[in-house]
Amino acid sequence: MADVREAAKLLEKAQRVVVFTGAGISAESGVPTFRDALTGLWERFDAQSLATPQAFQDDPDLVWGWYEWRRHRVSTVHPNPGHLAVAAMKNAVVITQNVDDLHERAGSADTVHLHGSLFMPRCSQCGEAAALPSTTGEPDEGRRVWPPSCVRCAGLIRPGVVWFGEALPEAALEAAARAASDCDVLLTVGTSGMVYPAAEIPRLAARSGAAVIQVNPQPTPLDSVALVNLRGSAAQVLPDLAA
Ligand code: BV8
Ligand code: ZN
Repeated sequence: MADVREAAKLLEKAQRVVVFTGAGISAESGVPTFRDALTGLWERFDAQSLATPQAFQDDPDLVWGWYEWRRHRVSTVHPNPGHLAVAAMKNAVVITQNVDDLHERAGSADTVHLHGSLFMPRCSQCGEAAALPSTTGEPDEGRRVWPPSCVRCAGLIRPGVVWFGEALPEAALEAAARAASDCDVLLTVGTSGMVYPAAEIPRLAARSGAAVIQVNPQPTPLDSVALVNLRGSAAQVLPDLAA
């Protein structure tokens, strides 16, 4: 495929590479993308309404149960060839919107998490970091699980993710914006490019003169930003790019 060769050449020549990922890169590991993660009891919800501080306040056991189910699912799957190819890319900064730990488990130790992580719960009142509950088997899809209480203030423990309406961690956003403005190539993989301000990152790279390469089986609003659009899945396409 000429486009894959063109993309591989751009990556080969690049001094500074940013890899920007969304839920699609974890799909072939068996982690449902954000919208597909609403099955069972949560099926009747819209992700945008469940991943909010309001939903947690109104229904802590429904929301905590959803995140515990997702965290358990992530801990039972493995990084796929897409994650491994990203970890093998030299001079690459990995910036992800995902809350799973598959990039780290593939070898991308310094991954920047714009939307937090399933593995860093904290107190919803005093912010104190909390220990991960020991998973007692996969919570049934849709079981309500009451969140643990903070050892310090007895507040409810919440997932360490960024919900809709919440600010992204400043340090992560700054690091991402700096890397995007300085890079020669930004490779965007498996994101619909619709959630802001994260979706600004590939656009910032393009404005700063970087070549943007997109890997996604579907068209996305980033099609017009990308110099090269590779219509395929992460696990299929990425190993050819890193070769
Ligand atoms: C904020 C963590 C303000 C939780 C997530 C303009 C500017 C700023 C904000 C806004 C704005 N306009 C609107 C907003 C508000 C909102 C927003 O962007 N709304 C959207 C819906 C329009 N943004 C926010 O609320 C953000 N906060 O702005 O705060 C503020 C400022 C100061 C002080 C106070 C407040 C916070 C947004 C973060 C929300 N949290 N995740 C959790 O995971 O539970 S976002 C969540 O949804 C995911 O992280 C992901 O990034 C996003 C989308 O989910 P998916 O669609 O599943 O994933 P993705 O988009 O990556 O799509 C999957 C893609 O993969 C598809 O394209 C598919 O084709 C592809 N694919 C599938 N299989 C494969 C594949 N690709 C490759 N290979 C495959 N095999
Ligand atoms: Zn507390």
